[in-house]
Amino acid sequence: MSERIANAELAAKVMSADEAAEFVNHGDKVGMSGFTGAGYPKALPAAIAAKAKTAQGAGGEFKIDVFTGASTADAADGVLAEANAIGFRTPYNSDRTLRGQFNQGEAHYSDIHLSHLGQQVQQGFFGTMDVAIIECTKINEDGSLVPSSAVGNNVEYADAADRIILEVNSWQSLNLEGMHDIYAPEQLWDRTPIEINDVGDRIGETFQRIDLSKVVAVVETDDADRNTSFKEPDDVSKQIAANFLQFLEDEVAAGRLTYDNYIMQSGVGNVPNAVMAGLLDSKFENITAYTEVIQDGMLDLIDAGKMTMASATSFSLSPEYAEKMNEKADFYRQHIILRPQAISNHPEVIRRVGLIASNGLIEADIYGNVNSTNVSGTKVMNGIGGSGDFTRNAYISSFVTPSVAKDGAISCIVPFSSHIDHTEHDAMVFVTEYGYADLRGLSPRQRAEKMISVAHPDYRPLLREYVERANELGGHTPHDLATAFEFHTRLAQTGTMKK
Ligand code: 0RQ
Repeated sequence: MSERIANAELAAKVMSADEAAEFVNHGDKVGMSGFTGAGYPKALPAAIAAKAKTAQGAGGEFKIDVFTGASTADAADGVLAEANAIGFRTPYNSDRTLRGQFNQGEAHYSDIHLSHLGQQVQQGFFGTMDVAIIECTKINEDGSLVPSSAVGNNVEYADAADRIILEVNSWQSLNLEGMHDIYAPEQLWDRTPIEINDVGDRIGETFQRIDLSKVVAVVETDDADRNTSFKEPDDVSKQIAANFLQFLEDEVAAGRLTYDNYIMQSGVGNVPNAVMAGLLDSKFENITAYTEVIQDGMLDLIDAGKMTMASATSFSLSPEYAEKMNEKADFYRQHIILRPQAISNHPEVIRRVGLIASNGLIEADIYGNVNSTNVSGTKVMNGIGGSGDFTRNAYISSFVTPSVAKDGAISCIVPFSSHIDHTEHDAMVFVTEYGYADLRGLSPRQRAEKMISVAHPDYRPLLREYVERANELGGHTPHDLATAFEFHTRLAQTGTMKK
């Protein structure tokens, strides 16, 4: 028996990915591990895609419904989308082919808060879950699993599914054992409080228990996670990061934050990494994170002794940092806890710990309504991810964004958001390369002034023109409904929001 598969019953179920794919049928609802390019199954998706192509080639149909933690990778969403094998997908996707299929109406996508999905699956909102395909680092002697680089919805999927297929990935460091905190809230309606009072509290087990009788196949893999590298932050990202850090400094000056109680939640990308680079040289100490993904910048902060604890559900690391994690997992597990996404993103805990949320956006309007998901109100980008879980429940919610997109043809601050994920009631602070707009305590008319002050100078006159027109019409939240989407209609007609 291999070191990685220590349970005899499950060791007897080792087979090839192609053989395991025989347990996945057309029309199945398949819950997969995987979150932001980490911990997704590496072998089964390609085998299922091959099966789909064979079936479709013979004139048959083959599509499955795919449920994950969040985005996966070419080897998972990518191969399945390429084979036209996904009928329905939730909750977050960054694969371009699949995104195209959603926007063409060729595949269905349901954009659900990351903390909600597990419970919704368990409660049967989607019908019966047929198969769970879960990557793990190791199978223990008693059949329990040492999770890999993402926990996601693995507990709920394994619990809800009729059949379980395990992928044991020997690329994942055995030293990840001990980093996880697997805890499942009681089922409705017998819930009790989730006893996480501090970011570093552990309330569960370091392994995932599963019903061994449901396991139909075990597949061995040895493949790296997706691990996309971040670009070097450009000048705009660095300026946004500097403005965000200024906002933190101003919070300290105002007595609403101290240098040793900054609890961060951070979306992924260049701006958040630039913020973390800035924090390395800042006065902030004992930083903690209650967030959903561990990024390169957090490992730097941990290495420097600036960050003491980070709670998340997965890694989203560059190849070099993933290598570092694999080498030093025994050190990092003293500073990192990976939890199910229902817990890493749980509103109750987020509200209790009092974190400062910081996420990206597609556009925001002059009153502070945020579109995180649909370009020009219609074409989905990735999905809401955890931004709703955190924005609604944060101590302070913030959004970081360049003032313009597509070389200035698009203003990220518009008169009226063409789709709204986060309302003016939840979004508090907006940071661009031109400064930050603190909307707390302001009326809609006051907010508009602040938002225009951080818009790109090219768009400020157009936004002012709109506000004046709207104000003349009156109202508490003034709008000229006939022209509220003129930025978007002009973009569609002329290729730019500029006049
Ligand atoms: O397009 O990819 O073609 O270059 O959107 O934009 O500026 O690189 O910023 O990577 O942070 O993404 C909202 C998509 C921003 C992301 C979004 C185009 C732009 C570019 C990316 P290209 P940037 P980011 C925790 C929180 C929702 C989930 C979330 C996101 C591409 O932050 O998915 O917050 N958020 N999760 O050109 C047209 C606009 C645009 C636009 C930007 N107004 N119109 N295109 N773009 N603004 C993390 C997780 O949940 C995992």
